[in-house]
Amino acid sequence: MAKNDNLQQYGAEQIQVLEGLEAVRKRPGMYIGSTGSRGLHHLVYEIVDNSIDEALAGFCTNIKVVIQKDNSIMVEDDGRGMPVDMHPKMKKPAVEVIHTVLHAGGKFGGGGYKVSGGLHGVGASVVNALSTRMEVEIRRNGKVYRQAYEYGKTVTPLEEVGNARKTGSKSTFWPDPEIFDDVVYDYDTLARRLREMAFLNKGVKISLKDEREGRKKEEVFHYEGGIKNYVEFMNANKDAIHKDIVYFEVTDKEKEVEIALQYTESYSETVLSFANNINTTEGGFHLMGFKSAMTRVFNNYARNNKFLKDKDEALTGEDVREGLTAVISVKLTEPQFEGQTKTKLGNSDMRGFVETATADYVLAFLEENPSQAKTIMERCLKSSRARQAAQKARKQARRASFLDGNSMPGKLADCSEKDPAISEIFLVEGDSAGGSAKEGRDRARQAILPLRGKILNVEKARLDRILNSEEIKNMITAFGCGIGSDFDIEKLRYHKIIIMTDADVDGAHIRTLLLTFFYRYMTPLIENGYVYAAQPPLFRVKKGKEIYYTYSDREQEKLLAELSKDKKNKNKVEIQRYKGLGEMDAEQLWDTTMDFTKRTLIQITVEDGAAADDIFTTLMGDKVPPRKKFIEEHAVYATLDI
Ligand code: 28F
Repeated sequence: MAKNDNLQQYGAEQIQVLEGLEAVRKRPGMYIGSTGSRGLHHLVYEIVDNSIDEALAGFCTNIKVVIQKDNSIMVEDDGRGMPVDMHPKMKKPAVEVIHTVLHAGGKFGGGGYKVSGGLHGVGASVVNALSTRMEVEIRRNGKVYRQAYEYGKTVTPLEEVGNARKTGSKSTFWPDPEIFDDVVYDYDTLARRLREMAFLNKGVKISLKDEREGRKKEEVFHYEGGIKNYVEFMNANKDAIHKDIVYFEVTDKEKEVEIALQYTESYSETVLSFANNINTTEGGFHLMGFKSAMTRVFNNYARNNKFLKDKDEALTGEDVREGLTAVISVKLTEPQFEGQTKTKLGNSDMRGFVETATADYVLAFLEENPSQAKTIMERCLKSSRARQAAQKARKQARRASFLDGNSMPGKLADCSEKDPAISEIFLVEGDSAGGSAKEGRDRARQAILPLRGKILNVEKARLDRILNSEEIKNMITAFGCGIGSDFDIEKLRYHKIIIMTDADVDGAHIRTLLLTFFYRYMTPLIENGYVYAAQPPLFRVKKGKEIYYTYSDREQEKLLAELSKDKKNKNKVEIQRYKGLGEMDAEQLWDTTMDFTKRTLIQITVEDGAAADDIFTTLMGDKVPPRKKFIEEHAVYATLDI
């Protein structure tokens, strides 16, 4: 080929590489979802996914993740080592192509398939582009090779730096503080996802080590039982109602399904579904197949074994799934991810595949374990009867509110604004604070619903009892969007639901009870970010005419230090520590906690469904030891952001 063509060709590839990296740095959210904490942690999952692929291909058993002192991340596996041979087209070593060409890497061609995690295996090149520096070290062909990149661009050629007996790949990267709001890694966030990866890939050993000052911590996640151990882990704080965890896996040449399930005393269902290790939070065909098989098999079994007598009584999907903990994990070569957050599996053939496998194995389990089957059937019947009782209670509640004309609860001081997008409702602890809030509020946009003392702990109560609680009924009516299967987010009357409780233990308990209720029966409220916690001041500081409010001990210390240096104002400093909202008059409450222009609201988000589920069960469920352990471990930084 004529020289200039080579020049031409070389230029084109080089441009492709630069354009790729520029695209990633310009719109990182397109590639890793966000540049917040989730995006930062996503970088780690992308690199670990490549090691997981090597494990699924059968060549790697140990994956090591280290948060290093300077908040860089090191990931190392004992796989075959990334290839270093020259890439025919790109005229570069394969490892350099993997790290500098967008969407390269992964397993194109050849056997095995990429069970891409995170945002579907955009791979090491994106991590590289979003890092100020990245270094790879490969052990392969009895040698050790190294290469380094900065902002995604190669800065050293691939060098052979020594001999190696073992094989494997090691990547270290420094996330770019220009891209990410905050580059400090959270150990628990990484631990949760790495533990989940170990559950989803049985036998793989994943270790996580924190080497930062004062945070020395290390854990190893290794589960020979895979998702069966995941169900055990999720049920650790619940009471199982039958001995065995139902477990099965079915594989054919280009897809596989693995399911584990067990029923507990809890009233909620926790069914997690994954496709190629990705948490399909929006569900999809695999989950549909599982659900329809369970409902069908349970109704057939209940009828054939006389648990269901009259022919028109049938178990609904909800009845069958009450108290169910289940993990569905499918792996397939060409996954189609759909939905708003690309976490819905769109491969329609997975519905039949999962449905058949589930029906066969669950029916076999029921027939081979009649006493466990009986316990489960009785559980479903009880839930069916309670559902019917709840339906009746709901109808009465609807009729009652309808009959008494003004369908809003008497205790609600509603706002005049009708557009939910700019309307907000304060759930206020105690009548006295409720009174001040009603007086001080912005009547156009702010509604007030005082809550008297504790609300019912929904974690321990069934739906029919929940619907008889006055406080709960008032909230359901005020919000206007129903609960559970009736829930319709379109009918929500306020797009800000603000929990305003005292800044003490009781206030925290009421807030947790409310969050448990919202998470269990109005999940979309939290998923859509409509739930907030108000932040009342802890202190009021007066120095002469000057009045200040502070919202944390640290802020208070800082203010007092500044005031002590202020020589102009000779007055004495008067400090008032607020014990509760009731100590503030209407004007102060407005000024410090409700005024749109001054207040601080904490938005409640559920980063991780399974973790939130576990936290609510631990905190609100029956078992005391786990709650005690959780509080001891987390008391220091109990946060709202679950
Ligand atoms: C610390 C992160 O990235 N480990 C990896 C391998 C192994 C192979 C491989 C990776 C490009 C297109 C094949 C080796 N020998 N850890 C990692 N380990 N990538 S990434 O190949 C990628 C090539 O397909 C590998 C034989 N086959 C594959």
